Amino acid sequence: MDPKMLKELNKQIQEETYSSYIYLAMATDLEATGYKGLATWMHVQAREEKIHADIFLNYILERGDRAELLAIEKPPSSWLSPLEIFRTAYAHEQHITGRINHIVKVARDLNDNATLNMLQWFVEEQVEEEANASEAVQQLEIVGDDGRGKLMIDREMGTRVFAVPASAPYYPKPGQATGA
Ligand code: OFO
Repeated sequence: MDPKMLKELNKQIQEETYSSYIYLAMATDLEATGYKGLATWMHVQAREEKIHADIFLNYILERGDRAELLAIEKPPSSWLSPLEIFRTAYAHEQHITGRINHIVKVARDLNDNATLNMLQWFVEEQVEEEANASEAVQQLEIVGDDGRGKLMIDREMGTRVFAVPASAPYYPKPGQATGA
């Protein structure tokens, strides 16, 4: 593929891996502060992000190109509150949406229809990703300092279970699909 496109896709592996890493850091902080349910939710999110990174990697390989893995930055290790965590997650998802839109533009400019096709899944996925994070922010804002409300949200969000996305493009390659 065009080197410009390859560079963007390599960068996206890094972005998605960082997403997985920062959500793992959030899960760790939530666990340490007693929010076991929210931690579970974040662990599931971190696993989904790893899949996003794998999709970009698999796609590069499928096109016969060589992927380059870039350095991953250290994420923060603690936040002020669960609300702060989910606000950060929401802002992060908005950033990722911007990245996807940018890659779509590059693919359009290069008339790279195969990449455009693959990116469509991410365009749709980002709508859901932003909605999930934004809903959590709203719920945490509503309960504010109410301990019981926070416990209820923690229990409810802790029911999230990991599932390999059924319709993900170029996924899985042998060794990548892992069950709940
Ligand atoms: Fe959260 O969607 Fe990928 O990064």
